[in-house]
Amino acid sequence: MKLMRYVGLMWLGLMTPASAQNLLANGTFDTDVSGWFAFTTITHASDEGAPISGQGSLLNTGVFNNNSSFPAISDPFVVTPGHWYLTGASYKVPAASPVPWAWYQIFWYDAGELEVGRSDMVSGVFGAPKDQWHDMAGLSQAPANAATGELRIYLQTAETGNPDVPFGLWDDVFVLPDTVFYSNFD
Ligand SMILES: [Ca+2]
Repeated sequence: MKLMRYVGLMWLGLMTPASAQNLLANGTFDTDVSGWFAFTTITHASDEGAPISGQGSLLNTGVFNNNSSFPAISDPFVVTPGHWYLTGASYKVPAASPVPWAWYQIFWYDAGELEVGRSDMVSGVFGAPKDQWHDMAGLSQAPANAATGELRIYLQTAETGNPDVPFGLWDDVFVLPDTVFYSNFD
């Protein structure tokens, strides 16, 4: 999976027009977590680098466990109705965190900033090993009336009553306009 994605990104970099850039203002968190918002606490972790972009990650720390999820939300990005978007993210849950899984989803909005749909959820594996990075990738089509999107990257909390603080790390998050890539990706 990692290799496939890495090769894919290398190939994308070589073969696609310069316009095929990450629509997210900040997906590598090299120096900060600008470009993202959360109702929980998001901070920059300087020493938890993912394999692709290296040091610098987004740390999202929840408040308590209630068997639900908490997102970090990207700044809005402009989309073209009907076009496909290639998405991806890596996450890591430290052993001290009870977070059992992670997933993400695009929320689509029309020109009036009303929600007009959500992409399919792209999910990690429930109970995936802690203390290591895991990758997710997906492909989503913007609805016919979509003008912008935002990516929401979620961590699932533990069951209600679990006393351990839920937290996890994100890195290498991207949304790319799919130009020549679609039929070759998966
Ligand atoms: Ca990074």
